[in-house]
Amino acid sequence: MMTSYHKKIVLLGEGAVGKTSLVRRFVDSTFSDDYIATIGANFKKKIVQYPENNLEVTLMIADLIGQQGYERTQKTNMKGSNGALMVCDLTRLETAKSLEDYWIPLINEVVGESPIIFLANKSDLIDPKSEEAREYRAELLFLSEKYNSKFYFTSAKTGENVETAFRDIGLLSINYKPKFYYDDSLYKTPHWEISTTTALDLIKAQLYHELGGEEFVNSILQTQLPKIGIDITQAPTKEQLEKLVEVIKDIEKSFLPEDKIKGYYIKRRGILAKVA
Ligand code: G3D
Ligand code: MG
Repeated sequence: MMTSYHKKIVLLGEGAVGKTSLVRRFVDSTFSDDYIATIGANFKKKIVQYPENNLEVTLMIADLIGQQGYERTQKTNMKGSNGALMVCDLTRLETAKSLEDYWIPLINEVVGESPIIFLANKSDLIDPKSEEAREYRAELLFLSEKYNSKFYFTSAKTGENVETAFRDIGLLSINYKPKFYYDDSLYKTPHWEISTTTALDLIKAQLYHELGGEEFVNSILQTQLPKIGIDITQAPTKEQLEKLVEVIKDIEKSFLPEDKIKGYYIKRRGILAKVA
């Protein structure tokens, strides 16, 4: 009999490097050019078998938002992760640098030094013998040595190395136990004025916390945010956030007691009151 594991892995990296496309390619094995802005995180599952090791891993794959300003949502979504794919875009070297400057410190803070693999994506768009490719390879060699990991050139379009990368991180994830992370400031409304982006970030982090299920909260947001016209790649307006708070209250009526709904509503109005 095969030994079974359940492990969570996250895809991290700047916006538009190809995270969602890589997950789609791995899970559905198709490449779609219609691009849906990720609203926070997408969760997909896939069972991966390793007959040579006599084991199988159910991978829970979390595809996180890459936009700046959503650190609370990002940290909440990273919790409990057993491994990470760090994605950068071969046509933009700066996306590799941001892995080291932003994403690695963030994941280390939340789960500790989990296994990571670097993916330089969109390999179909560059000539592997070009000067750019050489420079990129040098950067990734440096990063992977520094973090005791490895890297692949991938393409969500052709499928190059996609399966291999997910299988590798799946196997590495088996032995990693994430550290426990709880940070009050993820859920507390600051005393100072905040931007509409921070307000949305805070509302989302609180929702995950209060309703206890990223998948559930994301399914709500995925349908509601587009209706209100909120697109995570742009700062929401205060009016849109007000609408969101009303909508959430209505949705909560179907599964929460009245006192809870009221308490959460007051808290969310409090967040909006801090918006400049
Ligand atoms: P993200 O989830 O990291 O934000 P997406 O990135 O997966 O949404 O991809 C961003 C854009 O890059 C999309 O283009 C997508 O089609 C494209 N893309 C992703 N991976 C590859 C790849 O390997 N090769 C090529 N050629 N393109 C890729 P659009 O134009 O739809 O925004
Ligand atoms: Mg995405």
